[in-house]
Amino acid sequence: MKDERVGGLVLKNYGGFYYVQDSQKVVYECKLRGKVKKQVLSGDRVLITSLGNQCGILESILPRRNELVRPRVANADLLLIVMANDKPAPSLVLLDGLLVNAYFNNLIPYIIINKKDLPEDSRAAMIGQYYPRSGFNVIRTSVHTGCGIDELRAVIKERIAVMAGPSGSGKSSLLNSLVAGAGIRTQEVSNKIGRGRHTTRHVELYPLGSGGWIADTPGFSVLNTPDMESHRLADYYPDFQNYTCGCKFGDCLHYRETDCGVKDAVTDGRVAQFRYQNYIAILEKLIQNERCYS
Ligand SMILES: Nc1nc2c(ncn2[C@@H]2O[C@H](COP(=O)(O)OP(=O)(O)O)[C@@H](O)[C@H]2O)c(=O)[nH]1
Ligand SMILES: [Mg+2]
Ligand SMILES: [Zn+2]
Repeated sequence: MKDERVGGLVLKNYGGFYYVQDSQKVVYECKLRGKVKKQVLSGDRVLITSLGNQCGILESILPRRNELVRPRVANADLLLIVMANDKPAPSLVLLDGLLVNAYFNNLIPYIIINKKDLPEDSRAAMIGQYYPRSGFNVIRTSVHTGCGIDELRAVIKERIAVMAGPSGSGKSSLLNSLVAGAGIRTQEVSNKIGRGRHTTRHVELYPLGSGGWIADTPGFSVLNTPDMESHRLADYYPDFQNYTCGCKFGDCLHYRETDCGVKDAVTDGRVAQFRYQNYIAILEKLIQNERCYS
């Protein structure tokens, strides 16, 4: 039989094999060619040699567009930031931190407000009021009623999505409703079984029937500020960028400066007060770190 080169996407690494899906959605069980020294990640685009029978050899990794640490995934396109209408109430600090993380890692963020079937907490209302009109993507979903799930499917189409957000907001439930047969444990179930099992499992990308992939392991649920210079932080606030033309200083931090277009926008409500406060909290942390290490 003649060998055949195939391009594909790594879905998971399990038991010494890499599972690689080609463009026809055929999944090959692959061994790694010895000369590949780099660690292969879920999400890697690779070339394999097909040996027939859906077996292959993983020959090489194509260049990555990005590489996340949590979850350990390559080439992610979307960060789905899952907050609940209530139970638990959304954290605006976490939301804004995750948005910074998304832009920093070259991911397109989508704010998912799940549990639409529940009455909304005041913070969920604040999210609904500010972010959609400020140019952010917001989708409201309910796993219980199925509302918004098709819209979310359409967004993921042909792209790799990872999820983040507080525990209990419904990440596992959303994954189960997007991927037929995924069977991810939700909180209700896992509380009975107990915590701590499967914690060292590799990240698996689940293909959606409608196209695209979603990672089964959530990313950061607590905040870690990306390592960046303080004057870069505002670059990751697209809503601030509309107003920086009103800043007197080209290198304005929108902090203690006078004549700041961003602060003016906060004063008259074009930028939400809470969002600016969250920005300042991250900025001060970055400035403090620069003082410690300079
Ligand atoms: N009312 C309501 N409950 C939901 C919804 N989605 C998930 N839940 C419940 O919220 C709890 C936590 O969900 P889970 O998916 O484990 O959250 P995770 O920690 O983010 O993975 C479970 O009891 C789910 O049944 C929803 O849309 N509406
Ligand atoms: Mg979960
Ligand atoms: Zn400014």
